[in-house]
Amino acid sequence: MSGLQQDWPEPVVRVQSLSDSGITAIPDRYIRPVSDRPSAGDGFFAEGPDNNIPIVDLGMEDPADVLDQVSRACRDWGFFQAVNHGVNPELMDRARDVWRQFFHLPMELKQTYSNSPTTYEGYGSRLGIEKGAILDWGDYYFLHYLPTCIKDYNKWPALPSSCREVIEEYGKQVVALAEGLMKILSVNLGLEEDFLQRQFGGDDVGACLRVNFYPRCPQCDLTLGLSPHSDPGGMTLLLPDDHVPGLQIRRHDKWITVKPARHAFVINIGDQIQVLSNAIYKSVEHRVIVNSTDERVSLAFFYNPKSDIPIGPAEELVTPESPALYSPMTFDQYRLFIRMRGPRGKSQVDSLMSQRPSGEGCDGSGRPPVEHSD
Ligand SMILES: O=C(O)CCC(=O)C(=O)O
Repeated sequence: MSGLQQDWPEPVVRVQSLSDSGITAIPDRYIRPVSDRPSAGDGFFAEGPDNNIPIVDLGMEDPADVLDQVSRACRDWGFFQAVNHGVNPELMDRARDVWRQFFHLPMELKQTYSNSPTTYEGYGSRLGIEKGAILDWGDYYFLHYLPTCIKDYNKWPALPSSCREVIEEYGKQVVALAEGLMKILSVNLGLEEDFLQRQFGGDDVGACLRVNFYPRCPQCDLTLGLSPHSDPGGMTLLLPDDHVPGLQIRRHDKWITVKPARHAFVINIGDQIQVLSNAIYKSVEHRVIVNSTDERVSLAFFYNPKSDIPIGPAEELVTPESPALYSPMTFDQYRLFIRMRGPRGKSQVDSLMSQRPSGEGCDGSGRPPVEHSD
């Protein structure tokens, strides 16, 4: 199901074409209000343990250590970097290279994959269909990997010639990593290891890839590559650019720039796991800044529940002391919000709380609503 209109509200402008045209001032459409701009030096590579997301070695000898570190990261940060994760590092490099090559193909070729708001599959340059909205400084490519019934190779780029084969293998290995993490998250909730996977629909889970391309920007202090948002899905496994930083996460109302470790995945909890875990795990707001000297490529792999099952707080985690915080909703329904309105911080998951019968933005228990950062 889609529920979305067939076409974009305005002619699509490729950010890469703007950047390549050599403009020295960005169009007004990309200029953000002063309060939303990436202020100079805002958390940029500040030192100290609270200034980078935790790094977790998934290959640690004692599995209890892995459980413990993942648990703390998901409860406190909603984000961590995983090393020794089992995905082949050469494949990670190849995946990023192949997509970089794709974005450097001639524009006419890329345009043959232009997407529409109906499914978002293909080459795109905006999220949301609101006429006149402020736009982000980035292009992207979006494709479905799972379930196999909606995976369509014809909607994946045919060039570079190795692209489909690389995505196929990359997806396979990243899905295996996601499945392993789902077990860890389930056990850490005190539940059976297949618990979250079953809640996600067992073998019918969804997985999709958004490859982000952020061109150089002549006025990078006025705009963002991607507006603040939490991820609507289950869990995101991000392969960041190997040279250029840009991802920032909101923590205690400051933006912290992630310093990627070599061949690490940046893993973050999405809204569906925040909801299922009744806010034990946090889906944290993040955004992307751009720069004037380097383009940036990132691969965000989203691991999602089956799209038509209602997702609400797991009964096993709801008690008189911790009543259900959210109303159930299917993922199909849930993702319409970002697809129509674009990235809007944490407003959507928070709105599930306001739909609770108490109508007070939480459950009436006196427990405050969950805030964006932690
Ligand atoms: O480019 C990045 O580092 C983050 C991308 C992201 O947040 C997303 O695709 O949802």
